[in-house]
Amino acid sequence: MLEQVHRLLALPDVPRYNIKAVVQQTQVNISTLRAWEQRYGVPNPTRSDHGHRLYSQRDIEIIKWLKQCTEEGLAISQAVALLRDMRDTGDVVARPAPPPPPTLADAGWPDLRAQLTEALLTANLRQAHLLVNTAVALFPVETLVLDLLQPMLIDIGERWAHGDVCVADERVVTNFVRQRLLGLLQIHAPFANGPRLIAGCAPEEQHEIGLIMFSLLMEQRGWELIYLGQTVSSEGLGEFLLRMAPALVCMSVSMAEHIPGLLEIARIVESRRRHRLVLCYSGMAFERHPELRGRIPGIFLGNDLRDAVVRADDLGEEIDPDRWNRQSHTFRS
Ligand code: B12
Repeated sequence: MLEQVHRLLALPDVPRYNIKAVVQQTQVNISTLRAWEQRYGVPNPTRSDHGHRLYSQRDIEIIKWLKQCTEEGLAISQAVALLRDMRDTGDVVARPAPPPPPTLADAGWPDLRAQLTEALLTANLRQAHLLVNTAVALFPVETLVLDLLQPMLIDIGERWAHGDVCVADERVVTNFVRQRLLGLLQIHAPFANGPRLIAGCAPEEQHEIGLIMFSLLMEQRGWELIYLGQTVSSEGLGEFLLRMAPALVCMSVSMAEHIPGLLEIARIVESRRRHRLVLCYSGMAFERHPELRGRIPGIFLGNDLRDAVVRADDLGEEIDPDRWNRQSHTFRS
């Protein structure tokens, strides 16, 4: 149990959710939430400009844990005391990565990836869509991306490189995944009211799937996404960035020969630095050529998507913490 409490206290503490969202996620009703807050000071939400309570992911997980404790017979006062003891020891990391999402194996569907690969390589798209539809309904987006689609694509890429699957097979799989990811971006877009993120590939760069995955995971965290896609030209980009006023520009480069194009974009972003604009980048080129990482004026997010998303999310908070609580983008620096 101590382990569990320690994990809870280490979750991100950024206020984002209103009380309605908390009730939905925790199944604890409003009067109980207020009673716990008044009597025990837990949870301890911050207030929006309009005085409404705003809860963090940590608050939500703490509420779920308190509910579980009371259901298992522990007095609420004891559960709160345990929480306080752990907090007071100070033995808590400030902002570590959130706990990993469940894997397909954890969730009782270990062979889903093999089934989806089989469906796609036999061009049974009907079956492939059914499998993904079911996965979308059952799993968080992170599991879908990080445990189903990403490893499947990497596997197909390797099989193609070894000549085990042909180019057409690889295209069926890549296009299917691309379309499904873009569809998910559209579904989640209306719920994103955080800072703006512009995502694109360096000039001439066509490999975009890693970037779409990253974009989707950022959108999940509330970022408002403007997706520019493959081979973004630097022409007119400076003016576009001023108009859009994003917090981050995230670029992807898979092939080392496209690095000069990224440098061109980096220079444009640099010239807008007083607008608190930050360039982030990643992609296979930096995995294959680690020496290139420090050469771009910007922040290398790493090639691990899960870590990259946590890092980028933190950057947004550093740039302008208030933006998380704004409903519209009136921000212009
Ligand atoms: C699909 C694919 C294509 C598709 C891309 C379709 C699309 N809409 O994206 C198409 C057909 C267009 C294509 C074209 C080409 N391709 Co190609 N392609 C691939 C393939 C099979 C899969 C790439 C992929 O999507 N992987 C899945 C994603 C999830 O992984 P990822 O790209 O590595 O990204 C990861 C991280 O880098 C990170 N990431 C990526 N971007 C970003 C951005 C941010 C901000 C963050 C945080 C993270 C992040 O996220 C991912 C996590 O694992 C790979 C094979 C392979 N082994 O990867 C070859 C591969 C990348 N292609 C290659 C080549 C050579 C080409 C072509 C030159 C082929 C040709 N002769 O025409 C052209 C070049 C096109 C161009 N100008 O860019 C080579 C590249 C070699 C190199 N590094 O120099 C590879 C490695 C194949 C090989 N073994 O030779 N390709």
